[in-house]
Amino acid sequence: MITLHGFSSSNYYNIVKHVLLYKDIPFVEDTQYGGTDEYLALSPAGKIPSLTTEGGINLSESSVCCDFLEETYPEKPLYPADSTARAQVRQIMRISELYLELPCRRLIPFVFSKKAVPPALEKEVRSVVSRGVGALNRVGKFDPYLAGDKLTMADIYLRYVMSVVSLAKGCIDWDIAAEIQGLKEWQTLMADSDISKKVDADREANRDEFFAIIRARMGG
Ligand SMILES: N[C@@H](CCC(=O)N[C@@H](CS)C(=O)NCC(=O)O)C(=O)O
Repeated sequence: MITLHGFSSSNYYNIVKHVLLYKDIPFVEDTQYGGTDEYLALSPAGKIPSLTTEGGINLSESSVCCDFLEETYPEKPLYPADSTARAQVRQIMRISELYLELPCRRLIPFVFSKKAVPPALEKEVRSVVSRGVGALNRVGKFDPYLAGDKLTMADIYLRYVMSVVSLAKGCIDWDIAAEIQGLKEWQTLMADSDISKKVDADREANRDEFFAIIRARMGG
């Protein structure tokens, strides 16, 4: 059986978990917070999540894990059959990661430390995220899903990217979601599934343990 390594407060972990649940692939969860030499055997760059296949091979990088699951378990496809449409789905995923998730991730230390975000960093984050907002407004169909009338990998990807993007609201006073046309309605649609509810409940259940680990790593 597949093992998913990581923790339920991780947005990247939840992307892969959502895909496993959507495709009804049996899996077990192995709680790992990384930061140890042992974990590097599962994930060479030490990143969460990683996945051990039924054949015992360890894989990391969420989009790689998602593509592996799609190719190995093609039932309930999450990419369109047409290669151009498939590339468009991947384009949305890449835009979401590069121009929304990664810049907003830089705010996380300030969320935990409650320190003010340095103006130069805020400027940089705003500049990159503005690019992402513009891009999503151009390519996101929200009809009702991101790439049209079918749920795709891009929907699952962006749902959990937005959990990091939403940190900007409290941190640099910017409601990024409000600037993406149709996004809030889509978020409501995406939240209204048993899978999303399970992933969200597991994230809540992990919150205290995750915060305790972060506090310990930040030196109390
Ligand atoms: N590109 C990676 C990013 C994963 C990532 O940044 N995961 C975070 C947890 S949400 C992590 O491992 N942080 C610990 C670290 O960077 O050392 C992926 O897509 O899986």
